[in-house]
This record gives sequence, C-alpha cells and structure tokens, in this order.
Amino acid sequence: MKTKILKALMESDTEFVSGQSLCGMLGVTRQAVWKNITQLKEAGFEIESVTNKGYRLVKTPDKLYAPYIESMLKSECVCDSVQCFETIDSTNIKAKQLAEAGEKEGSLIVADKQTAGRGRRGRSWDSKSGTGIFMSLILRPDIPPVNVSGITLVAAMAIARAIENVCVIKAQIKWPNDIVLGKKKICGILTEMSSEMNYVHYAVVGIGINVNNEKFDEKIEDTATSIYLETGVRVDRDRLAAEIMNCFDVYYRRFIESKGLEPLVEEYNSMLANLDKEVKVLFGLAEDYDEDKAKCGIARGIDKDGALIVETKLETLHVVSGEVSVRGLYGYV
Ligand code: BT5
Repeated sequence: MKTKILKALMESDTEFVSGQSLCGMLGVTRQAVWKNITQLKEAGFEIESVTNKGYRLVKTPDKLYAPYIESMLKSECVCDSVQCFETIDSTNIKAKQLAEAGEKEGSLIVADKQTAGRGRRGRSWDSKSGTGIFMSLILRPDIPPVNVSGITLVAAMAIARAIENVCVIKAQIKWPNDIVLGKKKICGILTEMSSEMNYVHYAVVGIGINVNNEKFDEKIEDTATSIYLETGVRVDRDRLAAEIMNCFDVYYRRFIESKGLEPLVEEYNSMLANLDKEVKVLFGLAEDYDEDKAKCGIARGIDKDGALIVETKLETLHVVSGEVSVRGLYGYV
C-alpha cells in the first residue's frame, strides 16, 4: 500500500492528494491510509497533511526504501518487487538463496551496506553504508546457459542509460562489466547463474554503484570514483535504482526476444569507452597475467555474441569475457 500511496503523491507533484481519493484508489479506510502515511513519516518521508486538502509529499529521505523504489518502476517492468536490507553479506548471495528457494523472476534485493560484497573471481567489492547502491535482480531467462553472460552487457547498457537520464552525465561502458566516468570505475556488474547443460534455473545480476561517495580507500582510489565526485551533485539512490531497472527492462526484453545481443550491438558500441582506442588484452587473471602473452590492438566494439573485437597488427581477435582483462594502453580504461 505504501508503494501506491507514494506513487499517487509523486504523480500529484506539489498538489495535495485528498485522503478520500487515496481511500477510493486503494479500496481502504481513511484510518488505513493515515496509518501508512504515519509509517512513511517514520521512515523519513516529509509528508504535509492539511485538513480538507489532504496529503502532499515534501521531501524524500536519503535511504534505500523498497516501496519508494517500487513506486518509480514502470508498469509491467521485469523488476516488479523490491526487498531492502540495511546490512547484508552480499546481495548476490541473498538473491541466489532466494532463487534456490523458488523466488520468482523480477525480485530485486537491495542493500545499503554489504559486509562481503563480491567482484569476479573472488575479488571484493567495497560496499560502505550511505553512499552506494548494491542490488541484485533475480532472472529466470529461457535462454541457453552460454548466452547468460550477455545479461552483463545488457545491464551495463541499462546502467549507462539510466545515469544519463537521472544524472545528466554520459557514463561509458568498459567491456565487459564496468561502468566508467572520467576514466574511473563507478560501477561493477557480477552476473551469476545456476544451470544444467541446456537449461538455466536462474541468473542473478548484481550491480554495485558508487553514487554519493566522497572518497575511497587507498587501494582503489586511483581507479574508483563516484557520480558525486564527478558531477558535484548528490543523487537520489532510489530514483537511480528504479531508473536502472526501467532501462534494464527495455534492453532485456529485446535480448530475450531475439535470443541474443544482435539488436543491441550498435547502441552498445556507442556507449563503449574503449571504442576505436588502443587496448591491451591480458590473458589470465589481471593481477597475475603473463606480460609476454598480452596483445595490443584497437578495440572495434562487440560482435553479436558479446565478444570484444580487437584488431592487432597480425589478426582480428574476438575476445570472450571470463578469460581475459582489457586495459587501456596507458591506464585502466
Ligand atoms: C566487479 O568485479 O566489478 C563486480 C562488482 C559487483 C558488485 C555487486 S554489489 C551488488 C552485488 N553483490 C555482490 O556481492 N556483488 C555485486 P571485478 O571486475 O572483479 O572488480 C573488482 C575490483 O574492483 C576489485 O578488485 C577492486 O580493485 C575494484 N573495486 C572494489 N570495490 C570498488 C568500488 N566500490 N568502486 C570501484 N572499484 C572497486
């Protein structure tokens, strides 16, 4: 009910919404509306109530709040329900546990802080409270397991587009799973799945974004940044989370309908930070790669399978994620 109340209050913008119209819309008593409004106030929403006029939303709190995120999801969005946690080990772990227990497609697990945020191959994700968005969406795609890695690219497009829509700044994708602003990383994506040979039980797409961070730990400060540090503007994290889901819905539907990335390739490449730039392909783990085997070339975008096309002097490589890391020739991007 709080989701619907918030939606009605936001749609009416600065106008009051009468208690009576809320009752009619929700099919509940005035007392039930009043009780939910009180709970919203307790959660930090500033709601003005004036006799004979009704309610008006004045200010939203800086906190990740499930009904608020849900109230901004478009109808029929693939993400249709949200659970928020103040502290969690990892939203990916939680989402996988829920998916194992039968949770439906479209449930989004969000946390304000992670104590064991994870990156790829056992790396960690810095997940401090009050600054970022850590969230994982449960999906049950009817696609072959080999195509699931494409969901990372779909999510990357959604995040870049949503940042542009909400923050009016152009973020770019660093293939395959990073989003960058000003040549530094603001977001990482970790897609995991449970499957049989030809069948995907579920996939979990985990997204960590640095939104309002003012600084980073020494070990990542050279490569990490936040939307706030790049723009000087603090962002409503709930709004950004909802917009990412709304954008994800558009790209994900196209991906599923066409059973691949083909219709998205052109737009993806237009968002690619490395496009037509010199890159170095590192085989093996990034921390532990063999410099002699590294190959330099020009990144020409992704192919229809999501592999990065890299033209070296001798050959054209189709680099598959999971096996390699790609760096700019002179730095991280
Ligand atoms: C990633 O891994 O970039 C995927 C990160 C996914 C995190 C989300 S948060 C919600 C969900 N729940 C989880 O437990 N995970 C997902 P990778 O490409 O392996 O990059 C990891 C590397 O990025 C680390 O080794 C650090 O160097 C760097 N790093 C760690 N925290 C960072 C941060 N907050 N911002 C920028 N870089 C960071």
